[in-house]
Amino acid sequence: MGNSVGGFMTKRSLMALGVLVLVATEFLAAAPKHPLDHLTAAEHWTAYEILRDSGQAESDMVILYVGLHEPPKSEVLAWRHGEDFRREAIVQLLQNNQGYEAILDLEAGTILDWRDTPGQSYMRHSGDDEIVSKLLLNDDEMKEAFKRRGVTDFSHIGCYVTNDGYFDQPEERGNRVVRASCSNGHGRFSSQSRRYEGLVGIVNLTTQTVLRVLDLDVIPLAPQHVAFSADAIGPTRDIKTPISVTQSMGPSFELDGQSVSWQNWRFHFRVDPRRGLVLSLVRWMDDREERMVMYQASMSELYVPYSSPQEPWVYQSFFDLGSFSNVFGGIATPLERGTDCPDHATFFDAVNVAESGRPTNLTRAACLFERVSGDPAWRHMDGDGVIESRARRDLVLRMFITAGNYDYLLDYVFLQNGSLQVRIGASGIDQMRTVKAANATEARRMSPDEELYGRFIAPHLVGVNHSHFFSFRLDLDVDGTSNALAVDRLATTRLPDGSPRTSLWNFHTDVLKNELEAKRQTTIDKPEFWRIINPETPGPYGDPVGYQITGGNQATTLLADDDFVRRRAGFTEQTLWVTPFNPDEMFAAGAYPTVHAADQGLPTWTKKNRSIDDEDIVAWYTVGFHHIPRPEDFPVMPVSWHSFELRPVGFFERNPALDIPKAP
Ligand SMILES: [Cu+2]
Repeated sequence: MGNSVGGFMTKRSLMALGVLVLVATEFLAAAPKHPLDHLTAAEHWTAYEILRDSGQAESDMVILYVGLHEPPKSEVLAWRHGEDFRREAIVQLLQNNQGYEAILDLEAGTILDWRDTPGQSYMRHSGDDEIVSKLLLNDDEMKEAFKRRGVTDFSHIGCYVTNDGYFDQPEERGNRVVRASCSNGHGRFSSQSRRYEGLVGIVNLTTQTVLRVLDLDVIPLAPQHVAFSADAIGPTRDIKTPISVTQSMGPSFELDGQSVSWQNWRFHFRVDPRRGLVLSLVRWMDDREERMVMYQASMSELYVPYSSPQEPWVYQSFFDLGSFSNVFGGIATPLERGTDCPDHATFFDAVNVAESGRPTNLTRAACLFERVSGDPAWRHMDGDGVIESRARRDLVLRMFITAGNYDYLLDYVFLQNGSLQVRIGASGIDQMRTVKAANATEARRMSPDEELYGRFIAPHLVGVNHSHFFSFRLDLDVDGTSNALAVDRLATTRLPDGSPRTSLWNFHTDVLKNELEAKRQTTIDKPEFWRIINPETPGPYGDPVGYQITGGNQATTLLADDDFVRRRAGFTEQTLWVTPFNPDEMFAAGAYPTVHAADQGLPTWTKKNRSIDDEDIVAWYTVGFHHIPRPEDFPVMPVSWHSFELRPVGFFERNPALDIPKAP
């Protein structure tokens, strides 16, 4: 469906170039230094001018996303410091009630590609909630329903889309049909627990009409506040002595724009409004050479399906990156110095785009700091009582995602031993369903046969069951782009009669040939280890060099395979997928997960069953966890960590942290 309009752009692009020159001088200091640097504010303005002057833009254009359109991988790998590089932007926009995608050449001032394929599945935006509020608060049936709840003053009532689910109902086909709830924010900072349960508006955003109002039950608002400001909490506990960590001589890492050098590690990073922290060109430098470990890593989707049968909960499932990152104003939220990151951290701003196309500064979107955990990196006490041990120092690259009620820390932790940890810390507020019963005892008495699908976490508030799935796209390039997936299967072996043992365990390695074989899960009773290897590069002892993807939280979907909530995020069916590198395959649930039908992304791509043996391959790893809320989550959840690690296996000839000094 794509059609290039570059050909008839000549005159307009010249105008755009003029604007580029003017704006660029103003923002000269922020010129990109590396082909993977994020778009500067000047480049955002250039993107806007190209669109405005192209003849494609309508007066109602809403910009949903602007990010770097990365140069081809071969160009980035061949690029050397000081050389020129291309600058392109990828834009998602909405106009005439239709989503579009454009690729812009920021230097030529032209549109390279213009696609209308997103149709109605464009990313959500702030206008959705405005339309829903306006339609519902002016709807006679809704007004009647509010009257039954004693509400006549709508000043602090807001309605919002509670899902963008798609279940292939006739009314949903070709339309953007959403379920909406309303909350009362009067007297509170947070309206999280103030949803009017049992009252649902079903709205067609495409035609901007209320399809129907479901007034199922009048359930009073819960009395409990969701409040955890310093005022609300009151006096803090008394801690006798302070702790402080300082680096009086500054950090030991070196920065060159968005490129980082720390001990043996080299990498580049940027903050993308949708993908968050994008880590690129992760290399290990030893005294002889610089070795590539990973071309790129970033989160590709964050999916949170809820699990409760009532309206509108039964529809609730959120694609926080692909559907909501524009609503959140970009996926990164500002980091607080001293609490979100240590005082001594280095903070980085990023550039985002407002719906008007105007660039905005995202303050403290990422931080980088060295950490002393108090843990050793390695140790041993020999028989003679001599102890050798070394203290560990980590390098942490961090951002915070605030996805509506939830907050997620995302850490890339570089270890001195050649491992890279990817960690997600979940905090924020549980989604709560208000019920008539005050607690579980009362609920069992009032309706003995009714399942709660959650747990009481405060009076009249049931924290609703749900799962979290984080898909990471890991373009590992272990000592080069040609890699393969080796699966080490652990299994029992029987020993012949006469052996003192009847059994042992061993591992058997298969190098997998294609995408279907590479859909993997590991279980406690059938454990397997996954290594991305370079089949052409022997390690120190004959086995190919490799990095293992290990130690993760590996929940997969618990839903039936004909459930749309599962099918719309098919990546949640497996822990690991491996695909050949394709720059058009960036998002595990597809580029446009909002109200899309089903089966997009990994399940569809891998049906082609392409070769992954000795190819440039991408590993997709899903970190998952199922969450039954608990009272201790209220009113704000203690940070709960989930993670995985990329760990060298036969990449080095010995412990690569052997040479670290005693003091961290
Ligand atoms: Cu949760």
